[in-house]
Amino acid sequence: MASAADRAGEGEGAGAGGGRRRLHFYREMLRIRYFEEAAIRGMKEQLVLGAIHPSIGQEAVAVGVCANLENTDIVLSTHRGHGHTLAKGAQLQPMMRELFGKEGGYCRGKGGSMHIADFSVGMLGANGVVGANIVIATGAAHAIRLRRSREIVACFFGDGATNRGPFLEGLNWASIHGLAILFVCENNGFAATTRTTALSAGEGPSARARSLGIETMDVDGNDVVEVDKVAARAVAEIRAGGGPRFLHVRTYRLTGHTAADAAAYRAQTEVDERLKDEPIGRLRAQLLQQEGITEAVLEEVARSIREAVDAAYADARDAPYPPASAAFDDVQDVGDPRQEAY
Ligand SMILES: Cc1ncc(C[n+]2csc(CCOP(=O)(O)OP(=O)(O)O)c2C)c(N)n1
Ligand SMILES: [Mg+2]
Repeated sequence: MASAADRAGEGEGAGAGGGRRRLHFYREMLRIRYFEEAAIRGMKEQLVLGAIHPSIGQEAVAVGVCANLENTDIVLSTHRGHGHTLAKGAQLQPMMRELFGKEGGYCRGKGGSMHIADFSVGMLGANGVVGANIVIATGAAHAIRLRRSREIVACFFGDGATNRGPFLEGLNWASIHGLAILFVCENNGFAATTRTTALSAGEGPSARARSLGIETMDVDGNDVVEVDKVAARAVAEIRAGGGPRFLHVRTYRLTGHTAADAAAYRAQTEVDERLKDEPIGRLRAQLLQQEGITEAVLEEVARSIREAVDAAYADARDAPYPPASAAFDDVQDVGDPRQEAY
């Protein structure tokens, strides 16, 4: 299958922001936006029963980073993982079925939003345990080192996760061993319902990474072209054997923490202000003004993605639940765990 990098059009030059590459970014970000809007609709219609953490407003981070990854490169994600998973190349239909708890979902409908994985595109998993993916990603990068292969790992996590122990453990290990891993700290300003600045001592995520000997880069995460450019540089340095890099990406979560959170802890005026800066609108303006792409072309792109998402929604709604007899399949590895433990 074509990698995210191939689909982004390597001919344009990674990070170059050519017209074709920008149009691809537009398509990819809309695909994530419409998928998540559909997921929220599914929750309101009581078809999606688990928690949904939308990444609406943060799409440029997933798309700009994954555009620089090969299919065989590895991604580890968070509880807010739909965007990362789709940007790495996962398909709408099994994603939607998973959210609906249906047969044919990526985890046969048993995982839901926070446990989606698709090994065929290098997506090792979302993760509901904040920060836990950082040590798993570091382990994956160490495995790559031991196998002497060429893949790299990209690990997305939030600003809140930098206050957890696995952040220190993972970054320290990656730095000591010079592992091929891109840490992507997606700073949306909040950890659940609390402003992260109220929870975090010191000078922020990048200062912590630098204290562990890791080179950091800071980027406006609502500008997909900038994210692409900076990620391209970081990925090239990692592939050249430079060891881990740390991307600090500033963005904003436009929805509540979950789809059920009305976000009463912040003023609507703040959200309205940040809406002016949201990544899809920004790229749309660039495409119209700088690339000479017409409204009609953008409308057609939006229409076709909406159609694909609506089709995935209808498919998931109508698909069967897995049979009760499958309840214990895939829950635990085969064998006797007590025997294996001793
Ligand atoms: C170990 C652990 N502690 C607490 C929680 C509850 N929780 C879920 S998301 C979240 C906030 C995470 O903030 P951040 O890492 O910034 O990610 P964001 O939600 O902003 O994407 C918390 C505290 C959890 N899931 N896991
Ligand atoms: Mg956050």
